[in-house]
Amino acid sequence: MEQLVNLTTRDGVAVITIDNPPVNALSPGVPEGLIAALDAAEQDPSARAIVVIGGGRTFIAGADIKELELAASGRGSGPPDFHRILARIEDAGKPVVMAIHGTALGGGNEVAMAGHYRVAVPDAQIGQPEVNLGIIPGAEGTQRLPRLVGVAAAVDLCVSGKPIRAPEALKLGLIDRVIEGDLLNGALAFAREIADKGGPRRKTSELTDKLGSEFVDASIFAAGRDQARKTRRNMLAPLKVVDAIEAAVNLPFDEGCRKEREIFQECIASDQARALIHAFFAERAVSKIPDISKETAVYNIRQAAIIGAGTMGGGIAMACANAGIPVLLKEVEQAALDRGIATIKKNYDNSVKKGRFSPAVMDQRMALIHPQLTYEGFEQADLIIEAAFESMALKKSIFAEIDKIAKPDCVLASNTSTLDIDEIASVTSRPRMVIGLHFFSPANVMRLVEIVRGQATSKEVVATALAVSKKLGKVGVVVGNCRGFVGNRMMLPYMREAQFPVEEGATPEQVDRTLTNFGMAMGIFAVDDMAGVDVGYRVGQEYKHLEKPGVRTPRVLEKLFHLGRHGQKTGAGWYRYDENRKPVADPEVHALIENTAQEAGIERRQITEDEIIQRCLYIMINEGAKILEEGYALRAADIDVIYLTGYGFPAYRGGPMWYADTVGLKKVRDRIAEFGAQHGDFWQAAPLLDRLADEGETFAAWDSKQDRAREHAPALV
Ligand code: T1G
Repeated sequence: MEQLVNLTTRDGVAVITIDNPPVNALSPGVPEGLIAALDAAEQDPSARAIVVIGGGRTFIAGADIKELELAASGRGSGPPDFHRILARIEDAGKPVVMAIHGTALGGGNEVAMAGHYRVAVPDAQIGQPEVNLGIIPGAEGTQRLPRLVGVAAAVDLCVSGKPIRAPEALKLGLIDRVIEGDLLNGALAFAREIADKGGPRRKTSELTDKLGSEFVDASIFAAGRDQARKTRRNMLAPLKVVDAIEAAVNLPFDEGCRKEREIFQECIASDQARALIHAFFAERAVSKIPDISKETAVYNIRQAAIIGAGTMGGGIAMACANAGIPVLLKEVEQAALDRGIATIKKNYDNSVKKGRFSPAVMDQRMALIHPQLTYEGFEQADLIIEAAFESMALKKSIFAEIDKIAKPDCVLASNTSTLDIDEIASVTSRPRMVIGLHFFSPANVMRLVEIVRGQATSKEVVATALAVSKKLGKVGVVVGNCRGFVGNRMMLPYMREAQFPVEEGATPEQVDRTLTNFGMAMGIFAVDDMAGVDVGYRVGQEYKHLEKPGVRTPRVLEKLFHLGRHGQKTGAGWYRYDENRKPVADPEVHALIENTAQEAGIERRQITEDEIIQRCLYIMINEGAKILEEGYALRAADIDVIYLTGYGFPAYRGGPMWYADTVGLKKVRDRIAEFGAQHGDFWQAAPLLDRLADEGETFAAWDSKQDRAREHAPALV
C-alpha cells in the first residue's frame, strides 16, 4: 500500500504527516498508516509527545467520499469504520496534538477530536458537513463534539453543516490554541509545553461537563429539529443528526457511538445520500472538458468591464467586486446608471445589516466598481461582459463596437440567456475570443454560470471562462450553443406543460405546492410571476414558429398577458401579490382558467400530485436527453449541476437526470408514451431515453461510457 502517512521526530516530538493529496481524505491506507505511525512514535523514547499534521494544503477533509459512494450504492465492503484509529489515538500513552490548517471536515475533525489537544492556524476551517452528503458524522463526531463545544453548538454545526474558522473554534472549546505564523513550529512548542506539564491524558470521550441533561437540553433538540425542518426541508440527515447528538446526552459514550453508527448506516443507505454524493462529484466534474487539459493556457483577468447596469449587469459587477476584480460598469444614460449603482449599494447595505461583512468591506467593494457612460478604459480590460437588453440587434451593435476598442487578448462575453452566440460573434473580427457567460439572477448570489461555447470559441477562452467562474465563487458549466442553451431549453417545455394540468382541473397553487413539496425551491407559476408573465409570453411567441400544426398550446398565459397581469411587477399574474409581495391565490384567475377550459371544451378533473410531478419533470428530463444526444451538454451530471445551482432543483434528489435514474428510465419512458397517447406527440421519448430504457441503463452509466469514449476521441460540445 502506498505510503500515505510519514513519521519523523523533531525536537523531542514525533511528527506524523498525512500525505494523501489532494485533500488528505481518510482513504484506505490512511487509518492504517496512522496506527502504524502512532505505534512507532510510542516506542520512540526520544519522543515525549506526538503531533499529527496534514501534508500539502489541508488537514484531513474527511472520509474518502469515493468510499462512501461505493457504500451508498451497496458496492464495496460497506461504509468505513474508523473506531479503531479513533480509540488508538485517544488511548495513546503520549499526548497527541492535532495541528490543523486548511480544512478539518467531517472525519477530519472527528480524528482531530480523538486527539488530546488541537491547535490551528487562523484561517483553518473546521466542521461537520456530512448532512450535505445526506449522512451524519459516522466517526464518533456526534458523541465527541457536544463534549467539547456543548450541545447547542454541536447541534448547530451538524445541522447546518457549515464550517467555522479557528478563532470561533477556540471560543467554543473545539481547539486549544490559534497558531499565528508557522503551524508545525507552533504545534511543536505547544506539544512540548503539554509534555512538560505532564499529568493524565485529556480524553474527549470522558468529558461530560458540557453535556447538560435530557431535561436541560430538550429545548435545544427541539430547536435543532425546527432548524433542520426549516433550513433543510424534506431532508433526512439533518433531523437524524439531532437524534445522534441526543444519544450523547442520554447514553454512555460507547452506547452513544453504537447509536450513531446505526443512524449513520440508515442514512448512507438512503436515496438522499446517493443523490447528494452524486451532486458532490458532479459539481467537481463539470470543469473537466475532454479537449481542454489542465495545461491549456488561461488569460489572466485583472480588469473586467460590463455593459449594462440593469439587474444582471449590476449583479455581475458585484460578483466581480466580491472576488476582488476591479470592474468598469457602463450605461447609456445617467438615470439608468444611478439606478444600477443604487441597487448595488442597497444590496451591499443589506449584507452589512445581516452581518455578512463590515461597512469597510462594503466600501472596498463599491470602490472596485467604476460607473461610467463611455467606453473609457475598456481598452485595458481583460474581460468584457455584455449584459444589455435581450435583443439580437442591440447585442450585435455592442459587439461590433467593443471589437474595435478591446485589446487583442480580451475575452468578449455575452450574458445572453437565449440568443445565438455564433451570430453575436459573427460581427467581430475575433469570434475565437467570444463566449457566452450566462449568469442567473441575482447574479451576485446564484452559483451557476452557463458557459456557452461557440463554434469558433478557442480552448483558451473556454478554460478562462471556467477559471473566472471559479474565481467568482461560481460553478461554470460548459454547454453548447443551442436555443435556450441547456437550463432554459429544458425550462420551456416544463413551463409549457405545467399549464395543461391547470386547464384540466388543478389550480396554479396546487401545482406549485406539489412542486415545492417535491423539493423545488419555487413552484413554476411563482417563477413565471417572478420572471414576468410578459417575458414568458414573448419567449413563447419567439418559439411559436417551431410548433407543429395541431399541437396543443397553453391558453391561459396569453390571457393573463393581455389582461396586463405580468406577475410580481404588476402586482398580479398567476397569483395576486400583497403589500409584502407574498403570492395569494386569486379567484379571478381560477374563474379565468375555468372559462378558458370551457371555451376549449376541456373537461376538468381531479389531478393527482403524481401526475403533476410526472408531467412537469418527465418533459424536462426528456428535453435533457435530447440535449445530450445532440451534444449540447457533455454529461447528464452537468445538466443536474445546472438545475441544482441555477434552477432550485432539490439537491437531495440529485438533479433531474439523476432523479430519472432513481425512478427508472423504463418507467419514465413508458409514462411519456402514455402521456403521448393522451396529450399528443409533443410527448415523444427522446431516442437516447428510449434506448437506455430498453437496455435497462441509466444516464449515470451513459455518462461514464461517454467519458471513457472521450478519453479516446474528444467530442466538442
Ligand atoms: N473524499 C474524496 N475526494 C475528495 C474529498 C473527500 N472527502 N474532498 C475533496 N475531494 C476531491 C474532489 O473530488 C476533487 O477531486 C479534489 O478533491 C479537490 O476538491 C466519517 C463519513 C475540502 C473544502 O464533505 O468540501 O467524513 O475533481 O475541487 O474547492 O463522519 O473538497 O480534483 O478529481 O472541492 O479546494 C466529509 C468535502 C466527508 C468535505 C476543498 N467531508 N470536500 O475544496 O477543492 S464525509 C466533506 C470539500 C465524512 C465521517 C463522514 C472540498 C474542500 P478532483 P475541490 P476545493
